[in-house]
Amino acid sequence: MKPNMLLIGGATPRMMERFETAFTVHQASEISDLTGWLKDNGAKIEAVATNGHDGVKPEIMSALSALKIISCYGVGYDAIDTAVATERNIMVTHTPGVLNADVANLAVLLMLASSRCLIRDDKWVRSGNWASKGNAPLTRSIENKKVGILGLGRIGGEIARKLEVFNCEIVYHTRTPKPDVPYTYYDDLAKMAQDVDYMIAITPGGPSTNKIVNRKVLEALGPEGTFINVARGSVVDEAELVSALQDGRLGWAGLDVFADEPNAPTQLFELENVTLTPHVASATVETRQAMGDLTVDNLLQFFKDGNVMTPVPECADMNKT
Ligand code: NAP
Ligand code: 8YV
Repeated sequence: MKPNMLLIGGATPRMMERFETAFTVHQASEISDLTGWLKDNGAKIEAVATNGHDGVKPEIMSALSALKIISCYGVGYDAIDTAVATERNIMVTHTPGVLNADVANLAVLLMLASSRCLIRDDKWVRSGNWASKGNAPLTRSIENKKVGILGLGRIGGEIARKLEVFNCEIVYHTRTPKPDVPYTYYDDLAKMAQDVDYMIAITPGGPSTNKIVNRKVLEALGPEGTFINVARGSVVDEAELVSALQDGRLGWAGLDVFADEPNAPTQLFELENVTLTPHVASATVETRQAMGDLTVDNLLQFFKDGNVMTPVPECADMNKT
């Protein structure tokens, strides 16, 4: 008998094919009355596959009394309550590492798109402004600029390395200084924001980073500063971000993530100093395939011998061998 798995959110055809070799798969998106279904069937579900956005809502988690493992298709797992999971001896896995390059690439892309006014200049050509008004106004270079990275982990480190070819000076803020990096550490985020031209957020979400980029930090970055967010929408005070961009207290922003996805604040749609992407930093065919493979591999391995490849840090000591 195959174990029963609940799939929350989407999966690629390749993931589905592999899931179905090992599990009886129940797709939450195809169940019309999920609450009722969980009452009747929750106790037979042993595995959940989900993603960083949907996570596992508390009411779903509590209905799954036989749950053994949650496999997250994404590195960020702030939408999964790991305190409850570890308390119940439920393994939680995620997909670190395999998405570093593409997420870092999107951060650099947003930085370049903001500094070179990519969207404005694309419109300049399409609208006929080039012919009617002449050359587009000058933009700004990222060469030799000072860049502050908020969160110098796997992805933050990759962003720093990629920015070296642009001769950027890299500084960073984390809770603990990193001993092996050649970049200047700031223990005060607002101080770092004051000193840099660009600030890139790439921390986890969750309570410890909630609105860590507040009004004080945004104003320290200032009218000549650019804020790039590829972390989580919760990391910035979004209302303050919108108002600082509207009245020029902050110069520019490049945003991949938002507090209430898939909704972004509509006030941003009118602003020329903002570049927006719909949470796509890891969304290339190649990276999503690697993330999907790891998501499935963790589940298959767990049901084979109780071990997983990439547990979240809170579950690191839960492997059987
Ligand atoms: P990681 O290796 O765990 O790095 C996280 C970094 O953030 C560490 O340097 C950590 O240093 C720092 N940090 C954690 N809490 C902090 C706090 N309260 N204040 C300041 N710094 C803090 O994680 P990763 O693999 O690089 O991924 C980072 C995050 O990127 C994910 O959790 C996810 O939210 C986001 N992400 C977004 C996308 C996207 O599609 N936009 C894709 C992938 C990942 P300390 O522990 O020393 O503070
Ligand atoms: C995914 C992400 O888009 O890995 C993460 O933390 O934010 C993205 O790679 C997200 O997990 C939804 O699948």
